[in-house]
Amino acid sequence: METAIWQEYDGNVQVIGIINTASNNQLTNFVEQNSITFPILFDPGSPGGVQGGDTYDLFYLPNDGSPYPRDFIIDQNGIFQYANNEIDTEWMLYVLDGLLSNNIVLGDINYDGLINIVDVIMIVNIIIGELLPTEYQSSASELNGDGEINVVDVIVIVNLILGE
Ligand SMILES: [Ca+2]
Ligand SMILES: [Ca+2]
Repeated sequence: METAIWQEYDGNVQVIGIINTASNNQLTNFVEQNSITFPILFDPGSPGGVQGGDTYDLFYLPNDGSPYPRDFIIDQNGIFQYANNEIDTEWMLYVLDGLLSNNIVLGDINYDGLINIVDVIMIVNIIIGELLPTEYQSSASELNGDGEINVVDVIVIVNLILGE
């Protein structure tokens, strides 16, 4: 996080750490051991242990473990583009590069670097109104350039997957 993102993107990406321990020693040790220079904020609602806090509660997903540690990427419009409770720097860099270059990969609706069945399901969900697409998802779903997202785009994406 420090070297691969904060230092590498040098002001183009804001990195913020959120921590829910009230122990200054623990925080100082962590910052020193990892040579962290990006800001670290304290989760204000935390009772001081390693559980709870306003942010913690907001991003707690039942049956998905603790929200700490978890990495999020929020785009220029304030929309979450990435959430992961495992560190995957390669994937984070891919998402960040895409956001910074406004790079639209036609057919890669969930922007994971692959065009596959997951993208087909997403585009079908957009068509039937189950998924309200983000700006990126709309652009990536409009494969044949006729201004509409419909079954024709599903056929195009399936053909892409089949390599036809
Ligand atoms: Ca995809
Ligand atoms: Ca279309």
